Amino acid sequence: MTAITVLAGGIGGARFTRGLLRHLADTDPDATVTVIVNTGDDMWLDGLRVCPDLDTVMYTLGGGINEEQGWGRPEESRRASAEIAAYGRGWSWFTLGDLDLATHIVRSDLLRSGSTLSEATEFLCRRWQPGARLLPMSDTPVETHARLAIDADEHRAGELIHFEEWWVRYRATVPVTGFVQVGLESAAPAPGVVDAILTADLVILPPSNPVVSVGTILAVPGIREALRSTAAAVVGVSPIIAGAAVRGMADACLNTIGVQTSAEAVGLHYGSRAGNGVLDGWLVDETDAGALPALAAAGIRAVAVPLWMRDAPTTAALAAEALALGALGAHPAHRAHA
Ligand code: FO1
Repeated sequence: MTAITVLAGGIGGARFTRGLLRHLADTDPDATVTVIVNTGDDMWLDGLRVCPDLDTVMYTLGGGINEEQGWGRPEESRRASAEIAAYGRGWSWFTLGDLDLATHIVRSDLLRSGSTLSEATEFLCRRWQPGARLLPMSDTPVETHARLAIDADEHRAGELIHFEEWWVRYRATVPVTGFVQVGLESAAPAPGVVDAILTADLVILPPSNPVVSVGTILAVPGIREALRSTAAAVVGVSPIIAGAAVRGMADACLNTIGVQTSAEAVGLHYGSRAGNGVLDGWLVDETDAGALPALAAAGIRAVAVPLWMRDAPTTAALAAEALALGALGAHPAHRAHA
């Protein structure tokens, strides 16, 4: 039976995984999918634990996502958050809709009752039935913060602000000098995470933000090592097409860490498992076929395919390409260690 493990952030990773599940339903219905989800965007807000990427994956796979937004629930209202703002509390620029609040309330209730984030996630998924197992990358908090390069409103240059404030309040337009994963040094992979990577037949890095989503997951002690040692092929999907981020402001994140915004640069940033990287294969868009020689020279098996996830069929077709590339197996040099 095919076991596939996906390391995902928010919108791009969720949509790719939805396409993967649709493709597998037709071609390999006994396959199982585990999604290891970034928790670096999580925060305590209004006394509630908010987990943007876990919720985006859960809602997207469970049929409860606001499709246009890519996050949150459809037909939302903001009565509770308006009342919170009336008290002068909370983040007025970060919308917690009334329906979405119920998820944060139930999760916070479970956490306060002693559940781990993994257990709370499993509980929430009983309602949404995502069709995949969702694992937080870690059960201990690892929150991505951005270090401001200049003053911004009440913040001084040099100060760390939560990633979501940089991302949503400032739309990643305020220059930052780097990202800090607060809590990383004491974090461990959540139960089942390393095993899901080591026992997979295929590991996929979907087109999530390579810095603050996939990068954060890879930074959790033990996860990069698991990727480098698994017998499974590791295949990534470029989040950059023709020099532009497919969604979000991934280019602002890449600029911050000094990586060019190109399919080639991101593939080389992840690196080949024949070297000290994590990839065996890398899918780039047909417009980026010029990157194939450099990627091959770096030991990465790269293929140029249509990468735009326009709708269900194109997303399922992209998932099929990732499976096909994965079927070529782990990098020959790597197999020697296996
Ligand atoms: N993104 C926004 O651009 N504006 C928001 O007000 C906002 C609120 C929000 C609430 C809950 C949640 O789960 C996600 C939310 N997001 C919002 C999206 C979030 O910033 C991104 O999904 C991820 O953090 C980046 O992948």
